[in-house]
Amino acid sequence: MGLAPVAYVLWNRIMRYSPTSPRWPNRDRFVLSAGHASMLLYSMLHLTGYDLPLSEIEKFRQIGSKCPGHPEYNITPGVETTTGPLGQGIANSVGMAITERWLAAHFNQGNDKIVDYRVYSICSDGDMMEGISHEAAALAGHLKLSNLTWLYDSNHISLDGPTTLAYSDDVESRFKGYHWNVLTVDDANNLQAVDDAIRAAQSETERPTLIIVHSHIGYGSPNKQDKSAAHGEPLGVEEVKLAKRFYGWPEDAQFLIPKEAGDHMHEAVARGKKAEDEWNARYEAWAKKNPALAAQWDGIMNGKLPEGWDKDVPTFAADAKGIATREAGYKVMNSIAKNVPWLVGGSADLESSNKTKIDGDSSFEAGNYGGRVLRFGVREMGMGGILNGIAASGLRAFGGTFMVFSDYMRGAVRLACIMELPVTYVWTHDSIAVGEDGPTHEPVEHIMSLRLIPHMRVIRPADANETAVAWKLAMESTKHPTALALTRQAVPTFDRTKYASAEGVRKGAYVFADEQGTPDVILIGTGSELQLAVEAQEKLAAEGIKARVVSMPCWDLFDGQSAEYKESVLPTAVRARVAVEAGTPIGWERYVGLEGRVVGQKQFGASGPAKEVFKHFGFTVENVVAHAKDSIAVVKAGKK
Ligand SMILES: Cc1ncc(C[n+]2csc(CCOP(=O)(O)OP(=O)(O)O)c2C)c(N)n1
Repeated sequence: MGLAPVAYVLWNRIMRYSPTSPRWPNRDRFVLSAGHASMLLYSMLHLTGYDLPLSEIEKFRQIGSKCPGHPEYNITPGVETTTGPLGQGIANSVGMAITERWLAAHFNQGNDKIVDYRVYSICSDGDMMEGISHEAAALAGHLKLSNLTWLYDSNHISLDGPTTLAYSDDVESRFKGYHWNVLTVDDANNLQAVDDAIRAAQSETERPTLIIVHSHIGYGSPNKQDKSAAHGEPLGVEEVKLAKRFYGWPEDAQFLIPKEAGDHMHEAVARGKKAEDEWNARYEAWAKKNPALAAQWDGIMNGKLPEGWDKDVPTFAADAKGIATREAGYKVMNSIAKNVPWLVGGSADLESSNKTKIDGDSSFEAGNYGGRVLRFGVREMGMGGILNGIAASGLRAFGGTFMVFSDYMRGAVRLACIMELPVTYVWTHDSIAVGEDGPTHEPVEHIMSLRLIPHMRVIRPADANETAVAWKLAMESTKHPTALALTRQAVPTFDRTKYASAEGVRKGAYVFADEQGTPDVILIGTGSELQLAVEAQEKLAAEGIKARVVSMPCWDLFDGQSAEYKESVLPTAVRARVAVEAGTPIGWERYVGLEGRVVGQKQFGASGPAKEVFKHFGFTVENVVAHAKDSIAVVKAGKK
């Protein structure tokens, strides 16, 4: 209620969008970062003629409604991103603004411009309090994203009461410190003042703009206005009547849209069609002149990869010393980036560690918005939210940091999964083999906990060739975020004439090395620990014990295989099993069963040379062999 006038101005006077063509590429983007105010957005979408009938609004927050409690990407036409976890939406908006700048730099040719949209977000006190807003805003200011405008609903109320309970930031100074253009509207109901401020933001060419809008939560509700009660609970039947009386509205009418109001708002359809038609004509002329660019544009907008995108992906020769999978990842990523001009990405200040540099390309920065190397600074949370905004805008995006700091990104990662965005996370230093940096930098529970998130595809390749397939899968994905768990340390590049093809990664798990006949035990390895399983197999063979080695880089993919395939890899009859992974053992029972054993990492790691740390915690061939024998004995004895 408090922000309705701001929404009115934005949707009627400012934004370019086409309700009958919600995905028109050059539309302005709107992000309701304060997702709990979803009805504000649904109302606008309905009134302006999106395919969101009143019947959906009447089913607000009910299963199957296109109007869920918080706006959800892919469910409601016109919703650009899923919001609700405060702060995430505004971080997404920075990613959208980055994308617009990149697309403009890449596709606009002199005066032939096909990209010139703007990004608007409504955010709230809660958004401002969240740490991610600091990271995202600082980067937006640094990058001089003048195509970005945030309208900050400063109503001094949050859920628990007045914001003075815990919040006294001088927001104006804060944003000026980030090099933003900061404007103030004293009264949200002053349409002209709102209009003027947004137009001032549009003419700003150097800085993003924050418009601080002073408003009253529950405006018009005589007993709840300016109270947190207006935030956290429905007004109630009587108070709704009183509010309607305040607005001069029929008190008993429900879902009433007076004809003149409906008609007025519906003008957005014709306005949008006109804008879209004009753009289409511009696009056609541009595409004729620039066919190669037009093909790229088509790929981006339709989520397709260019012909031959993977033709330069290397095959790595067998090498006992091998290379770290982060290093292999760097080579593979670059071989793909060469052929996919819209693959963009970078790291949160760990480029040399994560090996995320796109060679021969420049940094995306003010004055060089065509660069593909994204520099997030030490801002993992912000990076997560920004990557979602980029992916939702069509570019293929990746971001890197140490695996242990995936925790910092997790809120955004979860949203990427809910939105089914094909973001790629390059999380290196994926185990206690980080070594000297010690337990603060050594992931233990991370890989397993990431596997828990629905839609997340965690791939932990064992060598350079598995890494190549993992990157290909990440690129081929249209619906899953992909987490690449990569090693800091070198791992052998296996001889694929002796062992199975790395293409097995596509199935999530595959028989890597086998013995004749039914195996006595199955050794399952992931990532850097596969080599322990391989060596253990040799030792066991010398003692007459037949072990099968299974490489299992991706649980999610394996779970999606047919029952026959799964049985062919992990035959039910073979109950003696050992899983080896330098991460928490919790969860591996799923594949090894109660008679199986896990060589895992139950506790935090330690600071020391990587090899010593590994040995110290039992990641040795001898220990794998001992666990294999134990499991065989347990199965034989019929006890668990
Ligand atoms: C990350 C996160 N933490 C907590 C919440 C729960 N929550 C929803 S709204 C809200 C209060 C927000 O107040 P404000 O942003 O000022 O919104 P307003 O009261 O103006 O609607 C909270 C804590 C949330 N949605 N996201």
